Order: sequence, then C-alpha cells, then structure tokens
Amino acid sequence: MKKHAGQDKLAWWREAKFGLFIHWGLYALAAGNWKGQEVQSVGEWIMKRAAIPVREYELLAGQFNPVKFNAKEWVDLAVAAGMKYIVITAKHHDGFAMFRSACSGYNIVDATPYRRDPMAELAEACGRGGIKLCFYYSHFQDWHHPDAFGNDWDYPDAAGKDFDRYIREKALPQMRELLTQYGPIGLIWYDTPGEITEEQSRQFASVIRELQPDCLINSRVGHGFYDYISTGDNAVPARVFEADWEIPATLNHTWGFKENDHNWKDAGELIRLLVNINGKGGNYLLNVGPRADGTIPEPSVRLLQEVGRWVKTNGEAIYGTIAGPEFPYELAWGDVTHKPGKLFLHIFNWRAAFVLFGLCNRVTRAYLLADSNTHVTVVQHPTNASQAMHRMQVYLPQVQPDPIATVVVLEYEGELAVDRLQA
Ligand code: FHN
Repeated sequence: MKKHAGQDKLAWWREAKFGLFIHWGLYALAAGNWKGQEVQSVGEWIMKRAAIPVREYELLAGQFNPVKFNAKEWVDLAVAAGMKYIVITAKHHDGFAMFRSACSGYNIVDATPYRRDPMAELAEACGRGGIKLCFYYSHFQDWHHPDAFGNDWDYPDAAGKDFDRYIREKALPQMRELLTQYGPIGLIWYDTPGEITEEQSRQFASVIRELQPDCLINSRVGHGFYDYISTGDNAVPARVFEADWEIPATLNHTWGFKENDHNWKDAGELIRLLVNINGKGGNYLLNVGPRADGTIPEPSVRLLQEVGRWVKTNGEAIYGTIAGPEFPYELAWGDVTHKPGKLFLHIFNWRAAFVLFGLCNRVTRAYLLADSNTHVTVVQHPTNASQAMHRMQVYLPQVQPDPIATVVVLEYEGELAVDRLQA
C-alpha cells in the first residue's frame, strides 16, 4: 500500500520511461573471482557468496583506483541510449560507500588510492547532460557493519545486533550526506528491506521527505512509504499494470561487473522489452556494471548505443506513454504503446498486412513514425453478427523500414476504447 499522496513530483519520472542503473563498487575488482576460483553468483554478491571476511574484503579498497572513470562519458552513454535518469549504487550490500562520507571511513575518498568522489563528478556531468541523478542505497543489508543484516560469517550473533544503532550511526547519516552533498536527487532506490520494521522504513522515508521533498522513493524502502513500485529483478508483469512502476533489469546476468558473464541480450530483445514494459505502463531501468578501472564493458556500450539509435527515431512512442491498452488476444505482429490521441503499433514481425481486432475508435491518420510521409492504409469495420470485435485491416509498405521494430502511428478520435472478449 502506497503511503504518500504527492503526484506532481512524479511527472518527470512518468515522462522518462527509460533509465540507466549502475552497479559499481569494490566487487568490480574481484570481477566474479576469488582466490582464483569463479564464484557462482552475481558479481556484487561475491563477498557473501564466498563468505569473505570483512578484514580481507576491505583490502580491495587499497587497490581500487578507477583512473579511467570519466563521469561525462557515462552520462553521454545514458544520453545516447535515450535514457533520462541514472541510478547508481552509492552503497551496495558490501557496505562500501562510493561517495565522500564523514560518518564512515569505509568510503572511496578515504579508503582508496583514488581519493576522489565519483558521485560529485557524476552530479556535475548529469546536470550538464540533462540527466537526473539518483542513488541506490542498501539500507537493510550492510555486510561491513556488525549491527546490520546480511553478514553471518563475521558477525554470527544475530541476537546481539542492534540494528537501530547501525541506522543511527551509519545509514541515516549517510542518507543525509547523499541528500545534501550532490544537489537535487531524482530518487532514492532502497533495496532488500528484509525484516525491516515499519518504524525503520518510516525513518528511511522521512529523511528524504525532510531534506529533499521532491525526491522519489521506490517501494523497496518497505512498508509502503513509496512513490512508485519496483517489480522483481527482470520480472516483467504479464499484463498491463495501472500503477507507477519500474523494472530493474540486466543486460547480461550480473549487476556488478563479472568478467566471465557473457550472456548478453541482443539489441532487438532490449528494444522489444522497452516497448513491452512501456506498453504495460512501466519504466525500464537497465543496468551496466562498470569495471574497477572505471570503464563500462564494450558489449554494454555497444548495446546501449544500438538501443539509443532506435529510441532516437522512435522516442515519441516511448517517452510519456501511458499504460495500455490491453488487447484481449496475442498480437502476433508486435506490441503497442499509447498516449492520448495516438496509438503506436510496434511491428516486430513484418508482414504485408494484418488485422488489428478490437480498436473501437475512428482512426483519422496512419503513418510511419520514422517517416510521417509514408502513409499506412487502414480499413476499419465495425462489429457485426459474425464478428464480435471491431476489425481494422492494416496494409504495411512493401519494404520493412527497420529490421527490429517499425512504428506505425494511428491517430484516433475520442477516448481510447478496446473491445473485451465476451462469453
Ligand atoms: O541483492 C540485490 C542485487 O544485488 C541487485 O542490486 C538487485 C537490483 O535490483 N537488487 C537486489 C536483489 O533484488
């Protein structure tokens, strides 16, 4: 249940539809391997999966020196991909702060040879690039802090933990730092609330409401103190979902860099996912895991650039689209997105002609989004004794303009209406 009424502050996020998730931390140095062995887990979980003692894991900080990190290049990549916001791991479950922190020396400025604050550089580059900067903060799990959750190999005495002390001495002070050191923050992305109490979730929400009332909060804060819902990782809702929601998703399997994870999706799959997620009403938060030297792996860069080329041409069918409509049958040719007055048919499986069942509105104009001079012929038929649904024949051009997805725009009159199936 959502316990916040503010709506207007969601406007930028509803318009955005596509964001860049960045998982970056000490785990990138391990790159999925520990003591010469690959660890079977996502890269950022290596400390827990290999039960690496805090004192050993901490040594990574002494070697973490991302000299090739260039905030502008990261922001430029997000812009090239057509993304409108960046959510970066300020602190993941390993407890290491990737920002300047006065309340814990376990941070990138004080504990690494790098000595710079990449979040400050990103804030500056995001401001210049027109991208909203947002922070991920692991509020419940912190494997470095004896009183937080998650580390049962260094700190096995669960009963002796004082989680409120961790909140008081580390988590809330760090949240204050994140909310005061980098200018306006678009949203805070909390994660894995676990057994957090309602009062504790309230505190994590309140610090944001107090310091940056316009900053959004995702649902993983726990106990309903959110502005929008995060779905499960890579879990696309099966149907149109009329809520403010976002899906965190990967390009390969891992979130944090893992050198042996080559399970890349291809650009076509990513574009189809973007369209499908937007059509169901969601935002797509797509992840990259930079290396420890500050570079983003080439396959990630290439994929985001390819997606961006498509978005650049077809952005009108992405940004600001709203949930639905839901057609009551499978669309063999592709998928739909929608804004009032315009229905966008994304043709993934090209064909000379097909029938769109169910659209009740009169279509006044039909054309290709990539080229509004290319007229698309549509012939509409109302329901009759043998056809329980409206039918519209759509005749596509001979040559398929885009091998991945060609968008047909249908401008229609009135309130969008689609026939339902009837028994
Ligand atoms: O445990 C994390 C995981 O490492 C990653 O950060 C994802 C991203 O949504 N969130 C948690 C698992 O759901």
